[in-house]
Amino acid sequence: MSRTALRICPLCEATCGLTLTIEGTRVTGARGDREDVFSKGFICPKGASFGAVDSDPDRLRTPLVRRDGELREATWEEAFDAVAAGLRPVVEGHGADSVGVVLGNPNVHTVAGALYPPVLLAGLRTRSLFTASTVDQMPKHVSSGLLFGDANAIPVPDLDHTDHLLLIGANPLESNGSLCTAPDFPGRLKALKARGGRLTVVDPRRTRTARLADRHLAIRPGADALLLAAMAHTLFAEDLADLAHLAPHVQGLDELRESIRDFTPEAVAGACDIDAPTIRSLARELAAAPTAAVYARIGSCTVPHGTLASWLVDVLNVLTGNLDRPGGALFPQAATDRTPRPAGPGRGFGLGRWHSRVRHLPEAKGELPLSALAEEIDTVTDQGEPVRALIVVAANPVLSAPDGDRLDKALDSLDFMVSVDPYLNETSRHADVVLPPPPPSQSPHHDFAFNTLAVRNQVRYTRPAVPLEPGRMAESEILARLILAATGMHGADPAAVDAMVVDQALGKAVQEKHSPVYGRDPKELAGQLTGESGPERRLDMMLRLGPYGDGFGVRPDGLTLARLLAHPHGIDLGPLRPRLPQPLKTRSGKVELLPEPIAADLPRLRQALRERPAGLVLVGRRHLRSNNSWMHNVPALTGGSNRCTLHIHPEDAARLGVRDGADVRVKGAGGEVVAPAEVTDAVRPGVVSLPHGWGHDRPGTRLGHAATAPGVNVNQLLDGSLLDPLSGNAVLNGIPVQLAASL
Ligand SMILES: Nc1nc2c(c(=O)[nH]1)N[C@H]1C(S)=C(S)[C@@H](COP(=O)(O)OP(=O)(O)OC[C@H]3O[C@@H](n4cnc5c(=O)[nH]c(N)nc54)[C@H](O)[C@@H]3O)O[C@H]1N2
Ligand SMILES: Nc1nc2c(c(=O)[nH]1)N[C@H]1C(S)=C(S)[C@@H](COP(=O)(O)OP(=O)(O)OC[C@H]3O[C@@H](n4cnc5c(=O)[nH]c(N)nc54)[C@H](O)[C@@H]3O)O[C@H]1N2
Ligand code: SF4
Ligand SMILES: [Mo]
Repeated sequence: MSRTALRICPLCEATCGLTLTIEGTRVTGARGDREDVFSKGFICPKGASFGAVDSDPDRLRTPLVRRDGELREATWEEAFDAVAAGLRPVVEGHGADSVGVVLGNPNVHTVAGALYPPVLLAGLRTRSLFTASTVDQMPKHVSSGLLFGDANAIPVPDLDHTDHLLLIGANPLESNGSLCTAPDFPGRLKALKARGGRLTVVDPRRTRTARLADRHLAIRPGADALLLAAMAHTLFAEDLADLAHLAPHVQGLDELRESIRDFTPEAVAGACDIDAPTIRSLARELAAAPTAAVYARIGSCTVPHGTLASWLVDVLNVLTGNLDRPGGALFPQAATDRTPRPAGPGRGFGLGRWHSRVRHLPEAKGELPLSALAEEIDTVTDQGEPVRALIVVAANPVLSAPDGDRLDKALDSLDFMVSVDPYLNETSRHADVVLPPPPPSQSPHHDFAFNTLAVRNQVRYTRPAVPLEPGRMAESEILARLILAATGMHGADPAAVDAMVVDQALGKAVQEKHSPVYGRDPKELAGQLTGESGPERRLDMMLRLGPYGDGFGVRPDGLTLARLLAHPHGIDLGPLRPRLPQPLKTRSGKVELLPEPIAADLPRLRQALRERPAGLVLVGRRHLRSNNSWMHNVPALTGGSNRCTLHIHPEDAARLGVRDGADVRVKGAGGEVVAPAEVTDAVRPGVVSLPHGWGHDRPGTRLGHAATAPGVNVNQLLDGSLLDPLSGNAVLNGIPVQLAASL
């Protein structure tokens, strides 16, 4: 007998609602949930393979503990005993900073990943925090922090209402969107065109997204900040800058105009490889459109001027009056957002409050660059302690960060390492303890992070579709027990972790004048919480305190967990709406158009006006049926065009004597790899492309299928030295490489 269950897809940022078919305890099918308030039935090949991803036989079923050098199956009790015994001596002997924490991408796709890592970090008090953000979107956080005073206040393009979208360094037809949660992104772009809107794509590759566009500009990699600066320059020069409704909320306009005076279209044209008249027309079209949004992603972030490019995206949205207006770029308001405080000056955004030990790299948003992880472990200095123990949750930095070979060795030298990961892969194989979370079908789902980045306000929650298998432990309990083991409370009841968070949050809320529960008794409020588990009670609390919440009875129609459970396809909370000045937390209480750290970085961009790469540069690419490093083990999602090949333009191939299908040796600062060439004019001349997340040929892993077509690790071409200085983000695109036909 089969049954169905609803489950939000955790496999990318689009958050589609799925209807799973379940036979016994096994997911045998997945289709789009047509009644889902947000995704309305959309599904992609990854979501359709939910069952195969979920039941991959290589997923670990029990904890592993290293004994006599080998990882062996163990009980949960033995595993947490080993974690406490491994971590506590390091903390006590060498201080909190000697324990590093690495958080990977799937943490933003799980309930546990949203709720527990902040508690772990607060308990451990380590400054050695490294996450996937610094190989991804940290430049956007930094620019938002500086412009708006809040690193998490990221404007999202109003895809469904805009008349004009300038899309830069993103390929949503493969990625399904990022920092812009939009189920059926492709359909939304087609709808934009169908209603007469215009789509321009800036990408060195002619991607599937570019092919959909009215105009595609194959920019030289790394030059987007220059292009955007020249567009802003044009708006000023032609008197097209019009802040409209934003004027009272913005400061620094004159300083901004002055700061970009040198970036004329003629001055940047050579570096961008886009002619000056085209740049002017891009600016004019943006200004002339009834509504427009500039949206940029990975290709604009993982470059030497990532923060400047991210800043200029929002500068253009401000200068054209498109920030915070329907059809432009707006700040979503999620159901679990904190109670909005009254508008007014805030504390601002600090940057570089501390530095990494070896290279003195500044922290951003409390994080050190993932590119610095290996050296923070393997290099002894006279300043402070190296990282001696590592807690890794849902991360595979051996493949996702620069120079995996060095990191491999560094991880081997640790006193202790624990990985919370379903796979024994390139990173977790170094762990002393591996704690495997259950597969997605056995886990609840709510998008704490992506609802704050969604093109429509909405809220959905799905309970586990299948009960926990015997011997499994929910990821929330794994992380709660890990927190206890790491902070000297090993063996205590994991429910105490949630109870403590609830006590603290309610204790704080009752003291906030703007809170709906101001002045009430936290114990009485805690007693009202519902839910079957600690995480559910915490979700109930966040919903009830949030902007749409019932305020614990103050607004009886408001949201609660119970109400959400009564709407299994979700609750629509309406289109994005203007919110300024409320989200601003800068010291001035305004949008600060030319923050000091940005102004100080502009001379570096001015130098880039004259730079031209001497040889080939490499960019990445994504494939619809893949996701970073961990989905190559699912046969249904591999093969065909989803391969680790080197895309090279026919002119470059002819010049270098590279034949289609032949192996090519690619050399970069950090090492070399050999990959088969795929000659294609989808990349522009001077640019080659390799996807990331491959290189599944290391010993000691348990990825049977991935190992049959391992591919190569593109990040081995990097040595970790190339960073965007303001954010510490790794430069992963536009990196210089040399090619040689392989013998
Ligand atoms: N060259 C190059 N490098 C890149 C990129 C690029 O474009 N080019 N992209 C970068 C980007 S955007 C990102 S986000 C990073 C990603 O970097 P990482 O987060 O380090 O890499 P992932 O491949 O997402 O690995 C996630 C890990 O989580 C595990 N996992 C999967 N599901 C779960 C779960 O439910 N719970 C737990 N606990 N673990 C789980 C997987 O087995 C895997 O080990 O890579 C970056 N690296
Ligand atoms: N199928 C699939 N979906 C995914 C993922 C995945 O691995 N596979 N990963 C998920 C994650 S973690 C993220 S962060 C998102 C990322 O989502 P996107 O940002 O949409 O990611 P990409 O598809 O890599 O698109 C980046 C584009 O930037 C281009 N590019 C490279 N360098 C430059 C440059 O200097 N300038 C410009 N203008 N363009 C440049 C590349 O050619 C590429 O087409 O995708 C998510 N979704
Ligand atoms: S687009 Fe993303 S969320 Fe939607 S089904 Fe595909 S992988 Fe899942
Ligand atoms: Mo990412």
